[in-house]
Amino acid sequence: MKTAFVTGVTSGFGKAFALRLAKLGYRLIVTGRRADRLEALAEQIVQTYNVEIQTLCFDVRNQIACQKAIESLPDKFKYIDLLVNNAGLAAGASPFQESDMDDYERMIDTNVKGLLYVTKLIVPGMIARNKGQIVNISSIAGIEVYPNGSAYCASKHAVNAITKGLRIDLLKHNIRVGSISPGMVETEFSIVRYHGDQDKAKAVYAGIVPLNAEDIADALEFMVTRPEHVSINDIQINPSQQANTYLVNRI
Ligand code: NDP
Ligand code: 8X3
Repeated sequence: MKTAFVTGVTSGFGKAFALRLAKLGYRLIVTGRRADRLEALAEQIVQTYNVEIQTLCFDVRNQIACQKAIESLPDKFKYIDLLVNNAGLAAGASPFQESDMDDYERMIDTNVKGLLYVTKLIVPGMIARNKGQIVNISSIAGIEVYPNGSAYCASKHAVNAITKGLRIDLLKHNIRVGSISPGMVETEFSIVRYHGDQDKAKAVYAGIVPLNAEDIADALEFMVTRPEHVSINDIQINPSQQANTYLVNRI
């Protein structure tokens, strides 16, 4: 049985990833900051799929908390075959000159530094076993830069650089490294981005059929079910009504 470690499962893609990987038979380690949601998801997964699951409640921005959480894993959860770095967010959407530095710090600390902290702790075990797979959740924002998105786009460009760097450095250790780069997906993402403003969040998806978390779980399933000799480097996936980060056909 393979073991997967998925960050940010209390909502959105992460929750869909955890459910999908459980369906595929993975033993799971699932993380997030909202303990009540973590425990509810773990219970749902055990009841539905009868796989072993371990919850870890911590903030990926806190390096010591990452270390303590991962070191606390019971032995049978220590051999991680698949790491999905999903926890992340956008905070704010305004021109650089009007943006809030706290928002910038939240995005860089979560999307970039948090991903580095978690990966740094899990990669040594993969190297020791000479096998593993890492999937980083990037974004179309890692490929294009759009108005009012400089720091979020920077954070996802950084995720892409880290993904490529890991692929190079871990090549000789038989570890596959790839990413998923979605466009617009309706989750709690825009509610978080607009600091809880539901109307602004809804307006993001007005007149389009956005992707949903299941669509992104389909992409993850494709990546993790390829044979060992196949490495999917990136899947870029958009709603049919989205051409790029700023051209959307709203009907
Ligand atoms: P959600 O807001 O629905 O989920 C985000 C998840 O990340 C939550 O489980 C949250 O858990 C977790 N998280 C956020 N900050 C932290 C933190 N500091 N420590 C630990 N966990 C954290 O958004 P999505 O599912 O849409 O986003 C998932 C990933 O997908 C992100 O990296 C995002 O940038 C990316 N993405 C999203 C797109 C979209 O349009 N929705 C498109 C492209 C990429 P908790 O709050 O409990 O800690
Ligand atoms: C989230 C999607 O379009 O805001 O990464 O970059 S977008």
